[in-house]
Amino acid sequence: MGRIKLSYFDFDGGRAEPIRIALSIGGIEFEDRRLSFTEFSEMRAGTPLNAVPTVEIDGVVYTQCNAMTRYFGKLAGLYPADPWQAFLCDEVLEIIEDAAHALGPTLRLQGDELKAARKALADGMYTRCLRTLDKRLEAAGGQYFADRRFTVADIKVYVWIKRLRSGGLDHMPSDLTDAIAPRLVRHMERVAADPGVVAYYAGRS
Ligand SMILES: N[C@@H](CCC(=O)N[C@@H](CS)C(=O)NCC(=O)O)C(=O)O
Repeated sequence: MGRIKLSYFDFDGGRAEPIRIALSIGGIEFEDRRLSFTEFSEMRAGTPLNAVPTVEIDGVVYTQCNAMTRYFGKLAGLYPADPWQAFLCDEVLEIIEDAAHALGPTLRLQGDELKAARKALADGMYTRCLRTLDKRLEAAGGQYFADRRFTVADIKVYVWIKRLRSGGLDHMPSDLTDAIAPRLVRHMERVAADPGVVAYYAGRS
């Protein structure tokens, strides 16, 4: 494969973070282009769907974070070959995408509107997502979401739970996961200790 350039906002989270981690674990060389909000607004209209992440491969710019997560996950050996296990992995990836999609409109709100929207999310959809993920993890044996091994599903959940618990999302209770799905907190801690994940963050500092 030729040159890979991944473009996304300059923080260790969000839609590009699982892709960055998978690329790093796979030992796949890539340019990690981290955008300021000003840089994004300058390049936004030039992206295929006015959104990031984008990945440029051999001069062509592609979109859709889960397509990237799956593709680079396959190259890195972090995606199941078995169709059923792949389905279990995919369901998890798409649950988190639904959660990210629902958060989007709240990022533009302020004050009481923001508070009400975040409370509705926490009490409604996010609670449902956490309960479903918790059930899936239990059914899969409690350690990993698919294939009884570390896959991109584990990375995707890890990145989301880390953000939910960070306190960085105003009016989103940072203890929501701990209260509803403590199994996911233990899972997050296990993923954080994975040697590939540790090496990725060590390389970032
Ligand atoms: N379906 C797309 C969604 C991409 C998306 O909405 N990205 C957000 C950032 S996480 C974005 O670029 N928003 C910019 C905007 O709405 O102006 C994907 O999976 O990559």
